[in-house]
Amino acid sequence: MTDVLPQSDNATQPAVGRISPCRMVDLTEHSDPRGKLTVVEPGKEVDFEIRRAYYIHHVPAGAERGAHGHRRLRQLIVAVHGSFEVVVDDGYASARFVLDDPSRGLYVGPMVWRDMVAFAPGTVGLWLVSEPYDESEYYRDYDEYLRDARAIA
Ligand code: T46
Repeated sequence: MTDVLPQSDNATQPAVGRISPCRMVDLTEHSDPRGKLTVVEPGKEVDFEIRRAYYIHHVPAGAERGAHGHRRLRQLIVAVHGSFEVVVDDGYASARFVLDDPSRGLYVGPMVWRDMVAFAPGTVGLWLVSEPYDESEYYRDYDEYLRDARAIA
């Protein structure tokens, strides 16, 4: 098991993700009397081309998702509504990020193991990712992930 670093916030973001550290990203928000509009644009809020989007919703109470890593994929995760937590692990340390603000996203790069937990009822999570869906690009076995992650760091 890896060392667990404190929960992240704006002031102290632990550098988990040895190739490309995980971090919270402030998104561009346009607010006026009609409400708020939040933008994610490649080259601005994210440094990768967005090739796919998916969202997770109707998560049953207590359900957890994730338990995998990606070899190449980069992603930005946004709690569009509600909240959940993302636990990231690079084979040496882990950190827990609370996503509860649609104007901020969590960037997660390649070779990071992640778990999504503590979904509040009614939560909708949005994933903007750099690659088409390819199951062979996933790590689903933690020991295999750990072996490879530690070989490159
Ligand atoms: C991630 C978390 C949050 C597709 O056919 N196309 C897709 O683009 C995706 C993402 C999934 N699927 C299929 C594959 C499975 O039959 O949808 C089913 C559920 O996917 P999965 O078991 O991968 O679900 P999670 O929650 O483990 O992971 C997914 C994403 O795969 C992953 O990248 O970050 O959601």
